[in-house]
Amino acid sequence: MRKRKKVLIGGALVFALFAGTYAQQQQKEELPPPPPLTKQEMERAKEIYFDRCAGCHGALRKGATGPALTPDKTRKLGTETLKTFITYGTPGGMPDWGRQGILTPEEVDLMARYIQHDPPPPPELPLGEMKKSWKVYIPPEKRPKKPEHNRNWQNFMAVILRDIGKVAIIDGDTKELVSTVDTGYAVHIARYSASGRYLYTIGRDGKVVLIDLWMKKPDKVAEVKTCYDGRSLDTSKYKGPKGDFLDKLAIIGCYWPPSFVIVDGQTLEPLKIVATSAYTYDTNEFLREARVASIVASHYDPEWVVNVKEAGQIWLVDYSNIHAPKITMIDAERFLHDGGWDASKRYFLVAANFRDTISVVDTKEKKLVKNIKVGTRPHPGRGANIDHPKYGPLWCTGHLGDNTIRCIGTDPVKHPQYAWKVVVKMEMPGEGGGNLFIKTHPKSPHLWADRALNNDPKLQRSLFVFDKNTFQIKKVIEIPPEFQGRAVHLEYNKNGDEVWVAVWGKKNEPEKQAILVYDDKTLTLKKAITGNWVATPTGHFNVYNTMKDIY
Ligand code: DHE
Repeated sequence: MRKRKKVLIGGALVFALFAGTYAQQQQKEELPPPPPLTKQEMERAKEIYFDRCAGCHGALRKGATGPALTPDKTRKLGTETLKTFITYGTPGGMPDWGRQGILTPEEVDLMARYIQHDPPPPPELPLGEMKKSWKVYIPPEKRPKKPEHNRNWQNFMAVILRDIGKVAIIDGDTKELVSTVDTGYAVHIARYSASGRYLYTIGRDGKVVLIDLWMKKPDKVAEVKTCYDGRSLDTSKYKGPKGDFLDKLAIIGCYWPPSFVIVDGQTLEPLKIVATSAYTYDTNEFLREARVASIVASHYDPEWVVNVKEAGQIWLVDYSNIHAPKITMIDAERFLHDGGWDASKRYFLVAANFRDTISVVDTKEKKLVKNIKVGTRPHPGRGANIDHPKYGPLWCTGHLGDNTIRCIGTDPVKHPQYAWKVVVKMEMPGEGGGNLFIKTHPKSPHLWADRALNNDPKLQRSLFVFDKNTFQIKKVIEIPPEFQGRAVHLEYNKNGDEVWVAVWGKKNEPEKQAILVYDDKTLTLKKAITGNWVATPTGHFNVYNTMKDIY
């Protein structure tokens, strides 16, 4: 009897498996074949996909900030529907590549056909290969022992000139251009060493450049390519009983290959690669493409906070012995993206943007504090910290998918009733979201927000200034009409009395672009920094505020 049952169960299992495979087969067969692509078209489409699509949809197209684009989905939609998405975008935040003129109608058609094919497997990048790209232009011993200029370099501003592959260094006091440095393709972010002397940039193609701000004319002193696709980096900022790591190491977060890479902070020599392919925290599914999103450096421990996007895990990486790295893997929420410290710099708050959540991690106790539901697709940048008379310390985020800014209480000791809850919701006028960045400064009474990804051209060019005490809008500023482009990314100067904004326009129209400097007291334009070098400015990073994590 027993034996028979076993056989029956076994038979049922075989049948079920067979039926499952058969159903999958059937489904596969029901899908139309992918539209034809020539070899040349395939190569071109791969480039465009990497450039415009991989960041949100993933190299393997399994989705993250954007939905999955695997052939089982795309072939059902078909070329014409896909073309409409690529041309006009979606209210959920997909850019209107066709309408903006970034992709031509032929390229839109090409991409609609390409994404119906299986994604080609992207290559690996072992340490030996990485080292081939490693160059030290000026070794540490030949660099200046003290600044070779009399400028207030801690108030320099590094401005990314995205599509011309450069970073401009501007003197924040005089607003003069100090230097433009060839950093390579589409720099995404810039960060500084703990002393502020060294500026690091990471390009979308994973190239890292090290710039010495003490040189008479700041220039690159080393470079290396650690990924094919990357977005994040930070430096070692810990000095304390467990060692002195100031200016010693840097970490680079890669989208592809999914990994982080530890490099020497003075030369960029690649030292250690750690793969971040992982099991998702909730379903325990293996993901080859679990990518590194934001990274921050703790000031209190020799530790980096590394956000593994698709796995939904926050890794605390102890760098005191990089050849036996201790990693605390904290389950948080999926699709981690950008985030920043609370004012005490004990708690790190990061957006799990596709889950409408902010995950809070306690870097002292090394545990998740809470997953907090916020608005639709939070996008904090590094967020903005407010010290409010009633609520105490707050950390705020804007959203890609709605017009709100929401603030979370971050003081469980003196303000426990507000801690780890959304206690403030501010609203920006106008339909839709599209906020990319918000910013404030401890000395400022204001919080500023952009709306760079909104579909309305007027809102794309508007800045929203809130009173930090009343949470009411104080002023909506439209950027001057002579400048063409979106107003994107906000940064204070060292004193906290100026706000810098980029007008992000077209590569070939530098005369229509600028970096605008607003007076934070009068909320009026103080200076428009222009010149034939101002092409596609995006992020801009003040030395002092960035090295000290002031936002
Ligand atoms: Fe960013 C930060 C990823 C699109 C400008 N961007 C970040 C960070 C990540 C990220 C993970 C956090 C880095 C950190 O703190 O260590 N960005 C992505 C994407 O995956 C996405 C959605 C699509 C892509 O393909 O890149 C994307 N980002 C953009 C843009 O379109 C922007 C506006 C212009 C560009 O360069 O493409 C842009 N991202 C920025 C900037 C920051 C940033 C300026 C740094 C903000 C800060 O104040 O720290």
